[in-house]
Amino acid sequence: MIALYSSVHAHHDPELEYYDGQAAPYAERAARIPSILSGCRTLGIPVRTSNISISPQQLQAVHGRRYVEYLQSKCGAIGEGAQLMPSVFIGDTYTPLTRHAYEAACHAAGLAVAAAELVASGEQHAVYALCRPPGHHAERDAMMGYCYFNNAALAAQRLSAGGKKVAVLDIDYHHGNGTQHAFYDRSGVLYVSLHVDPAEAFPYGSGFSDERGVRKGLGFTRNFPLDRSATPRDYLAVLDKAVQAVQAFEPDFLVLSLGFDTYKDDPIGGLGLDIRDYRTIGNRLARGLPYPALIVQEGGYNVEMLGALSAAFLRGYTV
Ligand code: OKP
Ligand code: ZN
Repeated sequence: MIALYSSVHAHHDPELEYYDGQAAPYAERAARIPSILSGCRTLGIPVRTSNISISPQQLQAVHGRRYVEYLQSKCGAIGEGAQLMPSVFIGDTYTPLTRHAYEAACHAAGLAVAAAELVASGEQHAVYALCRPPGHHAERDAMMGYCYFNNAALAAQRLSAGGKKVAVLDIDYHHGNGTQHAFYDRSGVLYVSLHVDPAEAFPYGSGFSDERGVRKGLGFTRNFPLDRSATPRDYLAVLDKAVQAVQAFEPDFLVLSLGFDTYKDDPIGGLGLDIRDYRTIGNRLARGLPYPALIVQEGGYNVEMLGALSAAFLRGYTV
Protein backbone atom coordinates (compact mmCIF):
# COMPACT_ATOMS: atom_id res chain seq x y z
CA MET A 1 0.00 0.00 0.00
CA ILE A 2 1.11 3.54 -0.71
CA ALA A 3 -0.32 6.98 0.03
CA LEU A 4 -0.63 9.73 -2.59
CA TYR A 5 -0.18 13.33 -1.54
CA SER A 6 -0.14 16.75 -3.15
CA SER A 7 0.85 20.04 -1.49
CA VAL A 8 -1.40 22.16 -3.71
CA HIS A 9 -4.38 21.88 -1.32
CA ALA A 10 -2.70 24.24 1.16
CA HIS A 11 -3.33 27.31 -0.99
CA HIS A 12 -7.06 26.84 -0.44
CA ASP A 13 -7.65 27.83 3.17
CA PRO A 14 -10.84 29.85 3.70
CA GLU A 15 -11.37 31.62 6.99
CA LEU A 16 -15.13 31.37 7.47
CA GLU A 17 -18.18 29.23 6.85
CA TYR A 18 -21.74 30.46 7.43
CA TYR A 19 -24.36 28.75 9.52
CA ASP A 20 -27.77 30.39 8.94
CA GLY A 21 -25.91 33.55 8.00
CA GLN A 22 -23.66 33.53 11.09
CA ALA A 23 -19.94 33.40 10.42
CA ALA A 24 -17.94 30.62 12.10
CA PRO A 25 -14.30 29.49 11.74
CA TYR A 26 -13.80 27.20 8.74
CA ALA A 27 -13.53 23.63 10.01
CA GLU A 28 -12.01 22.08 6.88
CA ARG A 29 -8.51 23.42 7.59
CA ALA A 30 -5.35 22.93 5.55
CA ALA A 31 -3.57 21.61 8.65
CA ARG A 32 -5.64 18.42 8.42
CA ILE A 33 -3.42 16.95 5.71
CA PRO A 34 -0.02 17.20 7.45
CA SER A 35 -1.61 15.52 10.45
CA ILE A 36 -2.89 12.60 8.35
CA LEU A 37 0.47 12.44 6.61
CA SER A 38 2.14 11.96 10.00
CA GLY A 39 -0.22 9.03 10.60
CA CYS A 40 0.98 7.41 7.36
CA ARG A 41 4.60 7.99 8.35
CA THR A 42 4.02 6.41 11.78
CA LEU A 43 2.90 3.27 10.00
CA GLY A 44 5.77 3.35 7.48
CA ILE A 45 3.37 3.68 4.53
CA PRO A 46 5.38 5.05 1.56
CA VAL A 47 4.09 8.50 0.59
CA ARG A 48 4.34 9.47 -3.08
CA THR A 49 3.88 13.09 -4.11
CA SER A 50 1.54 13.42 -7.06
CA ASN A 51 0.95 17.00 -8.14
CA ILE A 52 -1.29 16.06 -11.05
CA SER A 53 -4.29 18.18 -11.92
CA ILE A 54 -7.34 17.03 -13.87
CA SER A 55 -8.70 18.60 -17.03
CA PRO A 56 -12.17 20.17 -17.34
CA GLN A 57 -12.95 17.37 -19.81
CA GLN A 58 -12.06 14.68 -17.27
CA LEU A 59 -14.15 16.40 -14.61
CA GLN A 60 -17.13 16.11 -16.93
CA ALA A 61 -17.22 12.37 -16.24
CA VAL A 62 -19.14 13.40 -13.11
CA HIS A 63 -19.78 17.18 -13.34
CA GLY A 64 -21.54 19.51 -15.74
CA ARG A 65 -19.49 21.66 -18.11
CA ARG A 66 -21.13 24.91 -17.01
CA TYR A 67 -20.42 24.18 -13.36
CA VAL A 68 -16.75 23.44 -14.03
CA GLU A 69 -16.35 26.59 -16.13
CA TYR A 70 -18.11 28.69 -13.50
CA LEU A 71 -15.77 27.49 -10.74
CA GLN A 72 -12.68 28.05 -12.82
CA SER A 73 -13.54 31.58 -13.90
CA LYS A 74 -15.02 32.67 -10.56
CA CYS A 75 -11.96 31.56 -8.56
CA GLY A 76 -9.63 33.34 -10.96
CA ALA A 77 -11.32 36.64 -10.11
CA ILE A 78 -10.89 36.34 -6.31
CA GLY A 79 -8.01 38.14 -4.58
CA GLU A 80 -5.27 36.31 -2.69
CA GLY A 81 -6.44 35.59 0.89
CA ALA A 82 -10.04 36.61 0.19
CA GLN A 83 -13.09 34.36 0.06
CA LEU A 84 -16.37 34.58 -1.78
CA MET A 85 -19.71 32.91 -1.06
CA PRO A 86 -21.18 32.21 -4.48
CA SER A 87 -24.90 32.59 -5.11
CA VAL A 88 -25.25 29.86 -7.70
CA PHE A 89 -24.02 26.28 -8.27
CA ILE A 90 -24.01 25.85 -4.49
CA GLY A 91 -25.95 23.65 -2.06
CA ASP A 92 -25.20 25.39 1.25
CA THR A 93 -23.18 28.20 2.83
CA TYR A 94 -20.33 26.00 4.10
CA THR A 95 -18.45 26.00 0.83
CA PRO A 96 -16.82 29.35 0.00
CA LEU A 97 -14.61 29.96 -3.00
CA THR A 98 -11.05 31.18 -2.73
CA ARG A 99 -8.54 32.13 -5.40
CA HIS A 100 -7.08 28.62 -5.19
CA ALA A 101 -10.25 26.56 -4.60
CA TYR A 102 -10.48 25.40 -8.22
CA GLU A 103 -6.79 24.52 -8.40
CA ALA A 104 -6.89 22.68 -5.07
CA ALA A 105 -10.06 20.79 -6.00
CA CYS A 106 -8.53 19.81 -9.36
CA HIS A 107 -5.46 18.43 -7.59
CA ALA A 108 -7.57 16.50 -5.07
CA ALA A 109 -9.50 14.99 -7.98
CA GLY A 110 -6.19 14.37 -9.78
CA LEU A 111 -4.92 12.44 -6.74
CA ALA A 112 -8.03 10.27 -6.67
CA VAL A 113 -7.84 9.49 -10.38
CA ALA A 114 -4.08 8.81 -10.25
CA ALA A 115 -4.73 6.46 -7.32
CA ALA A 116 -7.51 4.76 -9.31
CA GLU A 117 -5.08 4.19 -12.16
CA LEU A 118 -2.51 2.55 -9.87
CA VAL A 119 -5.20 0.23 -8.53
CA ALA A 120 -6.81 -0.47 -11.93
CA SER A 121 -3.46 -1.44 -13.47
CA GLY A 122 -2.69 -3.78 -10.59
CA GLU A 123 0.45 -1.85 -9.71
CA GLN A 124 -0.87 -1.40 -6.17
CA HIS A 125 -3.39 -3.47 -4.23
CA ALA A 126 -4.41 -0.46 -2.15
CA VAL A 127 -3.75 3.27 -2.43
CA TYR A 128 -4.66 5.95 0.10
CA ALA A 129 -5.39 9.27 -1.64
CA LEU A 130 -4.95 12.16 0.81
CA CYS A 131 -7.56 14.31 -0.91
CA ARG A 132 -8.32 17.82 0.25
CA PRO A 133 -10.75 19.45 -0.27
CA PRO A 134 -13.00 16.44 0.27
CA GLY A 135 -15.52 15.42 -2.36
CA HIS A 136 -18.48 13.26 -1.36
CA HIS A 137 -21.03 16.09 -1.02
CA ALA A 138 -20.18 17.64 -4.41
CA GLU A 139 -23.11 17.20 -6.77
CA ARG A 140 -22.95 17.20 -10.55
CA ASP A 141 -23.64 20.96 -10.63
CA ALA A 142 -23.14 22.16 -7.08
CA MET A 143 -20.42 22.63 -4.49
CA MET A 144 -21.52 21.65 -1.00
CA GLY A 145 -20.20 20.65 2.43
CA TYR A 146 -16.57 21.80 1.83
CA CYS A 147 -16.58 19.80 -1.44
CA TYR A 148 -16.15 21.13 -5.00
CA PHE A 149 -15.43 18.07 -7.14
CA ASN A 150 -16.41 14.55 -6.22
CA ASN A 151 -13.08 12.75 -5.85
CA ALA A 152 -14.57 9.36 -4.95
CA ALA A 153 -17.11 9.48 -7.80
CA LEU A 154 -14.43 10.41 -10.33
CA ALA A 155 -12.28 7.53 -9.10
CA ALA A 156 -15.18 5.07 -9.11
CA GLN A 157 -16.09 6.15 -12.62
CA ARG A 158 -12.49 5.53 -13.74
CA LEU A 159 -12.37 2.12 -12.05
CA SER A 160 -15.65 1.07 -13.67
CA ALA A 161 -14.16 1.44 -17.19
CA GLY A 162 -14.56 -1.70 -19.27
CA GLY A 163 -17.55 -2.91 -17.27
CA LYS A 164 -15.74 -3.52 -13.97
CA LYS A 165 -17.95 -3.61 -10.88
CA VAL A 166 -17.09 -0.97 -8.30
CA ALA A 167 -18.40 -0.66 -4.75
CA VAL A 168 -18.14 2.64 -2.92
CA LEU A 169 -18.31 2.29 0.85
CA ASP A 170 -18.68 5.66 2.58
CA ILE A 171 -17.96 5.70 6.32
CA ASP A 172 -17.71 9.45 6.85
CA TYR A 173 -19.99 10.80 9.62
CA HIS A 174 -22.04 12.52 6.91
CA HIS A 175 -23.97 10.97 4.07
CA GLY A 176 -22.24 11.36 0.68
CA ASN A 177 -25.15 12.80 -1.25
CA GLY A 178 -23.04 13.69 -4.30
CA THR A 179 -21.58 10.21 -4.69
CA GLN A 180 -25.00 8.60 -4.21
CA HIS A 181 -26.53 10.79 -6.90
CA ALA A 182 -23.68 10.27 -9.38
CA PHE A 183 -24.57 6.57 -9.65
CA TYR A 184 -28.22 6.56 -8.57
CA ASP A 185 -29.63 5.12 -11.82
CA ARG A 186 -26.77 2.71 -12.57
CA SER A 187 -26.09 -0.89 -11.60
CA GLY A 188 -22.32 -1.09 -12.17
CA VAL A 189 -21.37 1.08 -9.20
CA LEU A 190 -22.79 0.19 -5.80
CA TYR A 191 -22.98 2.99 -3.22
CA VAL A 192 -23.19 1.93 0.44
CA SER A 193 -23.11 4.54 3.18
CA LEU A 194 -22.96 4.45 6.96
CA HIS A 195 -23.66 7.85 8.50
CA VAL A 196 -25.61 9.74 11.12
CA ASP A 197 -29.32 9.87 10.33
CA PRO A 198 -29.90 12.82 8.00
CA ALA A 199 -33.00 13.62 10.04
CA GLU A 200 -30.53 14.95 12.63
CA ALA A 201 -27.35 15.77 10.70
CA PHE A 202 -25.97 17.37 7.56
CA PRO A 203 -26.78 17.02 4.65
CA TYR A 204 -30.41 16.61 5.88
CA GLY A 205 -31.87 16.10 2.40
CA SER A 206 -30.56 12.64 1.57
CA GLY A 207 -29.20 9.45 3.05
CA PHE A 208 -32.45 7.91 4.31
CA SER A 209 -32.79 4.14 4.24
CA ASP A 210 -35.61 4.22 1.70
CA GLU A 211 -33.29 5.71 -0.95
CA ARG A 212 -32.27 2.61 -2.87
CA GLY A 213 -31.64 3.82 -6.42
CA VAL A 214 -33.89 4.15 -9.46
CA ARG A 215 -34.41 2.25 -12.75
CA LYS A 216 -31.33 0.11 -13.49
CA GLY A 217 -29.81 1.42 -10.28
CA LEU A 218 -32.61 0.14 -8.06
CA GLY A 219 -30.99 -1.83 -5.23
CA PHE A 220 -27.52 -0.42 -5.95
CA THR A 221 -27.71 2.32 -3.34
CA ARG A 222 -27.84 1.26 0.31
CA ASN A 223 -28.03 3.68 3.24
CA PHE A 224 -27.44 2.71 6.86
CA PRO A 225 -28.37 5.73 9.00
CA LEU A 226 -27.18 5.65 12.60
CA ASP A 227 -28.64 7.27 15.65
CA ARG A 228 -26.56 10.12 17.01
CA SER A 229 -26.31 8.23 20.28
CA ALA A 230 -24.98 5.02 18.65
CA THR A 231 -22.23 3.35 20.69
CA PRO A 232 -19.06 1.89 19.13
CA ARG A 233 -20.73 -1.52 19.51
CA ASP A 234 -23.83 -0.36 17.61
CA TYR A 235 -21.58 1.22 15.00
CA LEU A 236 -19.58 -1.95 14.40
CA ALA A 237 -22.76 -4.02 14.11
CA VAL A 238 -24.07 -1.71 11.38
CA LEU A 239 -20.63 -1.68 9.71
CA ASP A 240 -20.87 -5.46 9.43
CA LYS A 241 -24.20 -5.10 7.61
CA ALA A 242 -22.70 -2.57 5.22
CA VAL A 243 -19.75 -4.91 4.60
CA GLN A 244 -22.18 -7.74 3.82
CA ALA A 245 -24.00 -5.51 1.33
CA VAL A 246 -20.70 -4.90 -0.47
CA GLN A 247 -19.73 -8.58 -0.37
CA ALA A 248 -23.06 -9.59 -1.95
CA PHE A 249 -22.27 -7.33 -4.91
CA GLU A 250 -18.90 -9.07 -5.55
CA PRO A 251 -17.10 -5.96 -6.79
CA ASP A 252 -13.88 -5.91 -8.78
CA PHE A 253 -12.75 -2.78 -6.93
CA LEU A 254 -13.54 -1.00 -3.67
CA VAL A 255 -13.53 2.76 -3.14
CA LEU A 256 -13.58 3.64 0.55
CA SER A 257 -14.69 7.18 1.38
CA LEU A 258 -12.94 7.54 4.73
CA GLY A 259 -13.92 10.20 7.26
CA PHE A 260 -12.54 10.58 10.77
CA ASP A 261 -15.39 12.85 11.89
CA THR A 262 -17.00 9.87 13.64
CA TYR A 263 -14.29 10.29 16.31
CA LYS A 264 -15.81 11.15 19.71
CA ASP A 265 -14.12 14.54 19.99
CA ASP A 266 -14.60 15.74 16.43
CA PRO A 267 -15.64 19.40 16.48
CA ILE A 268 -18.44 19.08 13.92
CA GLY A 269 -19.29 15.36 13.90
CA GLY A 270 -18.55 13.12 16.86
CA LEU A 271 -20.09 9.69 17.11
CA GLY A 272 -18.45 8.23 20.20
CA LEU A 273 -15.74 6.29 18.37
CA ASP A 274 -12.36 6.21 20.09
CA ILE A 275 -8.90 5.74 18.59
CA ARG A 276 -8.86 1.97 19.14
CA ASP A 277 -12.19 1.62 17.27
CA TYR A 278 -10.51 2.83 14.08
CA ARG A 279 -8.09 -0.07 14.27
CA THR A 280 -11.05 -2.43 14.55
CA ILE A 281 -12.77 -0.74 11.61
CA GLY A 282 -9.62 -0.95 9.46
CA ASN A 283 -9.20 -4.59 10.35
CA ARG A 284 -12.83 -5.55 9.62
CA LEU A 285 -12.68 -3.81 6.25
CA ALA A 286 -9.38 -5.40 5.24
CA ARG A 287 -10.66 -8.87 6.17
CA GLY A 288 -14.21 -8.52 4.88
CA LEU A 289 -13.43 -6.59 1.71
CA PRO A 290 -10.12 -7.88 0.34
CA TYR A 291 -10.68 -6.32 -3.12
CA PRO A 292 -8.15 -3.98 -4.76
CA ALA A 293 -8.96 -0.74 -3.00
CA LEU A 294 -8.72 2.98 -3.21
CA ILE A 295 -9.11 4.89 0.02
CA VAL A 296 -10.23 8.49 -0.48
CA GLN A 297 -9.94 10.97 2.36
CA GLU A 298 -13.21 12.75 3.16
CA GLY A 299 -13.86 14.50 6.51
CA GLY A 300 -12.35 14.52 10.00
CA TYR A 301 -11.79 17.85 11.70
CA ASN A 302 -9.96 17.28 14.96
CA VAL A 303 -6.64 18.31 13.47
CA GLU A 304 -4.56 17.31 16.50
CA MET A 305 -6.00 13.79 16.50
CA LEU A 306 -6.03 13.01 12.77
CA GLY A 307 -2.51 11.56 12.87
CA ALA A 308 -3.42 9.10 15.61
CA LEU A 309 -6.76 8.26 13.99
CA SER A 310 -5.30 7.59 10.55
CA ALA A 311 -2.46 5.56 12.08
CA ALA A 312 -4.97 3.45 14.04
CA PHE A 313 -7.06 2.83 10.93
CA LEU A 314 -4.01 1.90 8.85
CA ARG A 315 -2.66 -0.36 11.60
CA GLY A 316 -5.90 -2.33 11.41
CA TYR A 317 -6.13 -2.21 7.62
CA THR A 318 -2.60 -3.26 6.77
CA VAL A 319 -2.20 -6.29 9.07
C1 OKP B 1 -18.20 17.54 5.14
B1 OKP B 1 -17.72 16.08 5.21
C2 OKP B 1 -22.20 22.03 11.81
C3 OKP B 1 -21.83 22.45 10.42
C4 OKP B 1 -21.84 21.31 9.44
C5 OKP B 1 -21.13 21.03 7.11
C6 OKP B 1 -20.56 19.67 7.22
C7 OKP B 1 -19.79 19.26 6.02
C8 OKP B 1 -19.13 17.92 6.22
N1 OKP B 1 -22.31 23.21 12.64
N2 OKP B 1 -21.11 21.75 8.33
O1 OKP B 1 -18.72 15.11 5.04
O2 OKP B 1 -16.98 15.75 6.39
ZN1 ZN C 1 -18.14 14.33 7.13
